[in-house]
Amino acid sequence: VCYLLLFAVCCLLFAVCYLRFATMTIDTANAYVSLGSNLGDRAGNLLLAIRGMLDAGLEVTRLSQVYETEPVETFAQPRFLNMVAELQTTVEPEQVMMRLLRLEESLGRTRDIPKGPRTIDLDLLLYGDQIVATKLLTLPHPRFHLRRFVLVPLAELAPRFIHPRLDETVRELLEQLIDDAEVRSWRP
Ligand code: PH2
Ligand code: MG
Ligand code: MG
Repeated sequence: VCYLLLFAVCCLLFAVCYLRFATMTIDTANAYVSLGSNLGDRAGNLLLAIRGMLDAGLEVTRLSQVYETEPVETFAQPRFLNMVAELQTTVEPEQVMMRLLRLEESLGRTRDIPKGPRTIDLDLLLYGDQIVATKLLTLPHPRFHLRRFVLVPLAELAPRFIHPRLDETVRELLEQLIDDAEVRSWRP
């Protein structure tokens, strides 16, 4: 009876540990993608990008409003529509990036003129608290904390999200922001 009890207790312990581990490994990360378009049917391009992310198996969970924004860090060109999408995904960051690049291409994105007008730009801003620096991907996105057109929509979805490198919340970054380029709510 004693051995049986001991065996049962061991089984129970094993089961508890296994379940903990299993749920840990299927844990999803919250990731944030910035969407931007200033060429062609801007709103249509945003919509196709959201559909495309879903079709590519990236689970879009929430969307910010759409904003019309003044171009920054580039030459004179048409105004952008910008927004941010939240993903809840188990897909690894580099794989997410690959799917976003493929999607940009399928929506007619070309890279002939650096920082030129584009049908769609999909930038992976954050992936949980991961810090990554590879040829393909830098996480967090190296300049998003300096851009009003990113921080305003991001703060709608995740004001308390902590920037893993700067150790400040999105709301704090927005409060300290120097960029005063125009970002205003857009309606169709
Ligand atoms: N993207 C850039 C450079 N400048 N300005 C605005 N307003 N919106 C953008 O999406 C944007 C930009 C490079 O990707
Ligand atoms: Mg960009
Ligand atoms: Mg880009």
